Amino acid sequence: MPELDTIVAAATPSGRSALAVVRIDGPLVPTLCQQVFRRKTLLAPREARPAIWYDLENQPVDQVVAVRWVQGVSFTGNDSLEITCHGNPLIVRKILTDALARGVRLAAPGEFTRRAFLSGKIDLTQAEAIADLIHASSARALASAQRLLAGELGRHVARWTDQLLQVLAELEAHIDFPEEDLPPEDATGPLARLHKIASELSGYARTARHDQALREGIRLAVVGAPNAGKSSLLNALTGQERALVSAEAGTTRDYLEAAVPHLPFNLTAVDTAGLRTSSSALELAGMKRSLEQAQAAHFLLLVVDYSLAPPDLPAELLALLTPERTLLIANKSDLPAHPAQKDFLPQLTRLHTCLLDGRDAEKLRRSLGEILVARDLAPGAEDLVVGVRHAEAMLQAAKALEAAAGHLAAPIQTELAAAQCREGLDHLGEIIGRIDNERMLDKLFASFCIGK
Ligand SMILES: Nc1nc2c(ncn2[C@@H]2O[C@H](COP(=O)(O)OP(=O)(O)OP(=O)(O)O)[C@@H](O)[C@H]2O)c(=O)[nH]1
Ligand SMILES: [Mg+2]
Repeated sequence: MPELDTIVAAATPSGRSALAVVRIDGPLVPTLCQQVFRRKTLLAPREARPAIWYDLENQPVDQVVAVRWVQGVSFTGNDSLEITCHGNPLIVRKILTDALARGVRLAAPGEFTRRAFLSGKIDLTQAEAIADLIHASSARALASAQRLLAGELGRHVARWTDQLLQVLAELEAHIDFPEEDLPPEDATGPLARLHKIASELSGYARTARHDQALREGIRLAVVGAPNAGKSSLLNALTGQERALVSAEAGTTRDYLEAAVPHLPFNLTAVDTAGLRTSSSALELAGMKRSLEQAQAAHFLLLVVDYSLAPPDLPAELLALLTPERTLLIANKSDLPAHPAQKDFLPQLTRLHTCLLDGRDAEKLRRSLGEILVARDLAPGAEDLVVGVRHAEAMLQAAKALEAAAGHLAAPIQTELAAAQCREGLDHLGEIIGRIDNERMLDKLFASFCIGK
């Protein structure tokens, strides 16, 4: 392993702020502490110490608070130093420049986290979670990153690994001493245990379908006939007078998108032009866009004026209105419902609303949040969401274990089963980073920011 050098980076974004943080990590830290703070003794570890940073010309750069971390205890596992200085980019630059002049080099993106991983302080799922934690833009994305950072997935992997090692030990005992029978194949036998681990792995891998929803958010198209209250719905959902509302049919022409606040995940609602037969070229162009938006959305809100006879919707839209993907907003509940409405698209779940003012906004947002979780478009509060990389390794592991189980059914081929178990173990190792693949690590950490 090449000898570790010392790295430096600003850990806070460039710009003016009350304070900024600079991190230094590596073997030069103890010497550096003595030089820049002009001290004979080292700073006591893990204690915040006010100090003045002097540059190589002995000029004071800033009054800072320094915390020294020692090897083994620090985040990276190495000697490291955290400087909190005043948040002026000129000061940050001076500290960086002075550190460089003293033999320290600038850190690459994610290098601090990479060091923490390489020194075994965190596993790969936790390293990835740090990037997710910083980029999370909704409560649920944050909660999911926090659970991964706390090592929840790593603990599952450790448990699966232990269980699999035990199965492997039994298979190997049989290979070495073939006169000894394999354990009886009951619910606790190797075959049953392999199936159980494989099914748990596949179950957890499936949660990765929510990874994209947490990263990119969910897109909702508001569709329906003109004048049904689509723009009123967008305004109610967003809590703003975002879209023009008018008694004139055909008000909205261009589609209009806005973020829906107060939900645990990111949701964008798109208001669209009403769909009807029209001779106006402009309105027809608007309707074409409405259909495109409906196609591209994860979920549809079909707004219907419930006081009128059911609308005559174009077949292209009706084809998109599947029960899993659609909620029917039975609007204008302040007016008597038209009797024919109950037979209109009866397969769709209905939510009765009055969108004249903001009174149903809260109910609407809450129901929508629940429905999106129930329809499996967003993760629930209890769900651990694994990443796509984790899911791929889990599925490969599950496949190997199912293959191993296949070799334990007649004709029993214990060697082949053991080989598949070992392959399963390798895939489990990939999840937490027990791998020897520099290129993969380079790619992974390159997506981090500098200073992390
Ligand atoms: N009585 C009643 N009127 C409503 C309700 N919701 C909306 N409206 C009225 O219905 C009319 C049309 O509302 P919009 O929100 O502009 O309808 P839209 O579906 O966006 O219409 P287009 O953009 O023309 O397709 C307006 O006059 C609203 O005030 C409701 O719950 N009850
Ligand atoms: Mg409108």
